[in-house]
Amino acid sequence: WAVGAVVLAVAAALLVAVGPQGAGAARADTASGHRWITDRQGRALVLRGLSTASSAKGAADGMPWIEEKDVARERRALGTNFVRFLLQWRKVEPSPGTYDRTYLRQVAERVRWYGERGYHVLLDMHQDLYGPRVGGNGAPAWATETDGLTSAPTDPWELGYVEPGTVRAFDRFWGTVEGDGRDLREHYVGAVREVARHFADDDTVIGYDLMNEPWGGSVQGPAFESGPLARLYQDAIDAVRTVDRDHWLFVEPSAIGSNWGFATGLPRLDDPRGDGDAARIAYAPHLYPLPMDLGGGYTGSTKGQVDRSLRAWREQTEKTARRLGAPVVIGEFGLDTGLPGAMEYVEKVQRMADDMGAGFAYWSNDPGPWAPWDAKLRPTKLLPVLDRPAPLAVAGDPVAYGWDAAKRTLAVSWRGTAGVRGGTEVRLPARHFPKGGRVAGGVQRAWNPKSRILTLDSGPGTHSVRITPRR
Ligand code: IDC
Repeated sequence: WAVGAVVLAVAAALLVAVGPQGAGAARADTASGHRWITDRQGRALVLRGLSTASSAKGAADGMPWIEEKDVARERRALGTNFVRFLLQWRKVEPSPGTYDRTYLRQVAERVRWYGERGYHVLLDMHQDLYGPRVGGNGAPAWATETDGLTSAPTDPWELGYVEPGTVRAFDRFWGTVEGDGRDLREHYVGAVREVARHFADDDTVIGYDLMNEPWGGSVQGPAFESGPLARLYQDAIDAVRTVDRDHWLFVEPSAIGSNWGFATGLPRLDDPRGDGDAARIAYAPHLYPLPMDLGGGYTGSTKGQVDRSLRAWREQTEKTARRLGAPVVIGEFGLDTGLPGAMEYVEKVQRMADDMGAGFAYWSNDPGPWAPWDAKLRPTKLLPVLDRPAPLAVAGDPVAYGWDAAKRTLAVSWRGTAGVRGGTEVRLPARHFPKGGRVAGGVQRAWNPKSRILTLDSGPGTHSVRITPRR
C-alpha cells in the first residue's frame, strides 16, 4: 500500500491521534459479548494456521503448490488446525455461466487432505489487482472490462491498484461507471453460490471468504463499503444461504486503510439463518501496518509506529466485530522473515490474537522468505515462532488464554456451557513440552504424544487451568 508520502503523512497523523491509550484500555476478557465459531461438538474453535497458497493465483489449474505430504508436514511441524485456501473466480467460472466441476473436485481433494488431519478450511475467493488481464489474479478475462485502458506492472505490486485498466475493471465490476449492461456482480455471486453448493455438506469447510481485499476502483471509503461492497456481500450471503444453511460467511473490509488500523464503513449484514446466535457472519480483516508495507522492519523508530498501528487495528477490529455481531479471524498477516525484528513482530501479533480471542491465518505457506520453510522446505526461523502452545478447541465460552514464554505456562480459562460435548483440547509442542504437560487447576483426560494434544475435563462452572512442562 505504498501510495506515497501524502498518505504516509496522513496515516502517521491519524495514528498519533488515536494515541497509545486508545486500544490499550481494551478488556483482557475475551468471552463477554464475543461470538465464537464452534465445532460439531459445540466447542469454541481457536483457529490458527496459514494461507494455502499464493502459488494458486498463477497456476494453470488453479491449484496451490502443496501435495498431500506437505499437508502432513504442516500439521506435524506447526500443529495448526486452520487453513485459508485460495480460490480463483477465473477457475470457478471459466466462461459466463459455466462452472468447472473438475476444478471444484480438485479443490475438494485438497480439502480432504486437510480434513483427515483435523484441519478446518476457509475457502477464500482470492483476487489481487482484479484479474490476470490487468496484471493481477482472480477474475476471468471475459469479466474484465477496461474500455481500452491498460495497466502496467508496478513495484511494489500494490501500486497496480491505481493503474487505469485495473481501476476501470473494478468500476465496471461494481457498476459505478456506465457499461454495456452485463452484470458482472451477478456472475460473481453465482460463482460463490456454486462453490457453496459444492461444499455445502463438507464438514472440513468452515466457511467462505467472500472476497479478498475488496477494492473500490474510483469509489473509495464509506461510499464504497456501505454501497457497492455491502450490496455484493448481502447478495452473496443470500445466494449462499439458498444452497448452504450452515457454513460461515467471512467478510473483509476494503483493505486500504483497514489493513493499517483505520476504521471501516462496513455495515451490519443480515444472515437469512436469523439474528443473534443464529447468524453466521465472521469478520476477517487483514493486518499489514503501513510502515511494514513500505519495507520497514520491526525495529528502531518504525517499531513504535507499528505498535501504535497494532493498537489502532485492534480497537477498530473489535468495534467492527461488535457492529457485525461477528467473531474475528485475522485473515492475513505476515512479512519477510529476513526483516529486522520480524520474529518479535510475529510473536506480538500472536499474543494480540490470543488476547482478542481471534483466529489467524499467517500469509503464507508458499516456501520462501515469508514462510516457516524455505524453497528447499527446510525450516526457517519462523517455524519455532509459529509452533506455539495454544488451545485448539475450548469446551465452553473462552474467558482468556495465552502462552507465557517466560513462565513456561499455558493458561486457559473458560466457562462450561450446556450442550457442549468433549473436553478442552490444547496443543503442547515438543519444543516447549518435551515430556508433556503438568496440569494445575484442572483434570487431564487424555494425552496424545503424537499429535501433542492434551484433553482437559470440562463441565459446568468456570475453569481456570495452567499447564507447565512435565519434568
Ligand atoms: C502477494 C504475494 C506476492 C504476489 C502478490 C500479488 O506474496 O508474491 O506477487 O501477492 O499477487 C495481500 C494480498 C496477498 C499478497 C500479500 C503479500 O491479499 O495476495 O500476496 N498481501 O503482499 N495484501 C497485503 C499483503
